[in-house]
Amino acid sequence: MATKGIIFDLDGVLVFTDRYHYLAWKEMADGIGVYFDEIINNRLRGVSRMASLEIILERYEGAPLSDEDKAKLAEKKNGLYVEYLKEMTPADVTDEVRDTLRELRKRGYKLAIGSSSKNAKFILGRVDLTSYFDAISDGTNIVRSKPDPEVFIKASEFLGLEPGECAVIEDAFAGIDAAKDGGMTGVAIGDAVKYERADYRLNTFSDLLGIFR
Ligand code: B16
Ligand code: MG
Repeated sequence: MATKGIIFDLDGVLVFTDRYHYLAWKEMADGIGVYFDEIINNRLRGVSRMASLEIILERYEGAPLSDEDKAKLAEKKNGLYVEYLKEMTPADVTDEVRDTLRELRKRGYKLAIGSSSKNAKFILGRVDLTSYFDAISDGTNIVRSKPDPEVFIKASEFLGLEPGECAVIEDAFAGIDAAKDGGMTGVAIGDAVKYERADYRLNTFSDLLGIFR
């Protein structure tokens, strides 16, 4: 089936908020005395907020935590994270990304966001990318996070396309799994290029123009 829509993951593909996630989780983890480092942080890529917290708590040895305690910890992390996000500006998106998105639109492709983040719309606004997309599917309209295909299936629906007519651009293994299990083309960038399930691999973002002509 010919590709008519392209769905972009946000963190790790269009913007790089890894460092902010790390700093916010680190402060939360320090607060409850649980060990946390950059290697554990890498496991949180593409994973929802609550699932990320569970990964961090694998090392937790303190008093048992109720669901309410966990919700508070996740809320604390998000508050810190959002403060960092406020530092983002349009300069956090490269010209290469903007030019490529513009050219893909010109070629007639429908573009969407497919992000696990509940902060996706806020980030897009901060970096002035909202107007490049026909649809946004994010952590606010799903119940199951990647590797479940839900976020991308919703994005294809928002675009009015069949999953098979869509390609997904992802930096996380879980995101490539979500794309493939949803019946879409999986295009890897960054970390995910090491993953054998990807259909295409990008060295740099503008390589998309050689794939989607
Ligand atoms: P939030 P993506 C994901 O975004 C991040 O990669 C992941 O690290 C984060 O935990 C998740 O969003 C949820 O984010 O706490 O802002 O709702 O890569 O799917 O764009
Ligand atoms: Mg990502």
